[in-house]
Amino acid sequence: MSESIFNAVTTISRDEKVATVAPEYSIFIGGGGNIPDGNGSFQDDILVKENFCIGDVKVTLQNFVHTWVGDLVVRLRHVETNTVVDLFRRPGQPKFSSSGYCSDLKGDYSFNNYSNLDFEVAAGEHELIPSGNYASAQSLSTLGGISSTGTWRLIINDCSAGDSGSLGSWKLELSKN
Ligand SMILES: [Ca+2]
Repeated sequence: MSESIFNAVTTISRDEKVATVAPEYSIFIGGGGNIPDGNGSFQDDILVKENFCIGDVKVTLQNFVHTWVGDLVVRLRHVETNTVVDLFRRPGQPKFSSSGYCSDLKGDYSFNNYSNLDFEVAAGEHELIPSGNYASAQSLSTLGGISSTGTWRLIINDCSAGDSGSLGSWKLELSKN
């Protein structure tokens, strides 16, 4: 599996391949900021100029801090194709309560196609949700096969006033198909 991805990238640059730790992924870093509490949204764009057919997508929310995970909807959107994937959506709401789970976030949270760890379950089991790799609520494989070029937008909505938080930065990793 990893071998075929590795081979696919060799046409780009042999030197670059040798020098890079994880050559099968192109890595992009987006900005952070405060998440508006109860209305509006935090949005940040990464503009990708490279053009290749996407294989795999990983998103990491870095230094992500919040005191009520059930307030939050986090989505990744590829603007040009209007493809939207929910990373998570108000964990625990409405099944657990109308406010969702009150668990805190403090750390780095990665979402990808291959983790079996359900973020919603982790949010229900931990007062402080551990940093780590999680499955996204909607599959990131929806983005497979589209062109990498364009605007990648992270959208965070805080749907209930009272508890708030912030994002340090975010990382987008795209592999070539
Ligand atoms: Ca809030």
